[in-house]
Amino acid sequence: MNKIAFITGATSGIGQATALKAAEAGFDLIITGRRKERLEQLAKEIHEKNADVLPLNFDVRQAEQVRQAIDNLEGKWRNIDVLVNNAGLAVGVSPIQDGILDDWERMIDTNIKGLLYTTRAIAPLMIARHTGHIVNIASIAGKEVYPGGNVYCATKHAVDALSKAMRTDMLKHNIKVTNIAPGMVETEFSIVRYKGDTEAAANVYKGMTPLTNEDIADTILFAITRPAHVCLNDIVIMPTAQANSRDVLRQ
Ligand code: NDP
Ligand code: 8X3
Repeated sequence: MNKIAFITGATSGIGQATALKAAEAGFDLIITGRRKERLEQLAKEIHEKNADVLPLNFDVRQAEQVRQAIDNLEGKWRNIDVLVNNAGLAVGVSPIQDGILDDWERMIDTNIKGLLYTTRAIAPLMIARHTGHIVNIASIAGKEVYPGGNVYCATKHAVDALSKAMRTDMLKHNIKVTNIAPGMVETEFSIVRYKGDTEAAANVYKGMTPLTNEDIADTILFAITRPAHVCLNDIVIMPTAQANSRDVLRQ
């Protein structure tokens, strides 16, 4: 029987690449996101890789939608082996004194509360089976801060703290928790951050080679395929051209 991985934010970027690589590695997939057509297209691609797939269309910010989607899982789909808490976003780059409240709410509600709602619904299913692995996609922004990063950095620092908290709370239930903290990855992330300004988004990666969604997917796949007694607790993965949040070599 294939293991089952549940991936939030599978309609784009890191989540999408992880779903495809996990299907190739023999996982069955529960894929989630708000954009239904993209979910359906990805489900088709996963089927073509001979993996079983269940698309679930919900917004991680809506606690009731998350709870219902997971409570309504039937049969084998309740046996989730791996949860990848990946759905997330940055919105805006304003300094704190000019911050836009709606941007702040979107980041806090998605990156912290959405991750909590999903984990709250799935962890009991893992505990009942005394096995499981939760992978939280944090960020270098969860280790450092940078100008204009303020609330996004705060949400990712929260993810970093929650990874440690989950690891200690679920120790006795044999559940692994892996925190993954990438630097710059070229996905739709910067387009979302700059609210559709594709030129501003492209400038983020100008003159340097960023990571790709596949680089992060490879890292996630490595983490979730270790032997039962091995847990990678915390992985920082950066482009070679990025030393930290502020120092980027552009040529
Ligand atoms: P993308 O914008 O390409 O993907 C983000 C995914 O999150 C999409 O599938 C989107 O799906 C989903 N998502 C966003 N909001 C919601 C919501 N309210 N409900 C459900 N799903 C949602 O960006 P990335 O792949 O780069 O981002 C994935 C994760 O990686 C994020 O947590 C991000 O913070 C983190 N990260 C990204 C880095 C980067 O440089 N790109 C670096 C470090 C960490 P949909 O819109 O269909 O709902
Ligand atoms: C995304 C990486 O450096 O834009 O989490 O914060 S960064």
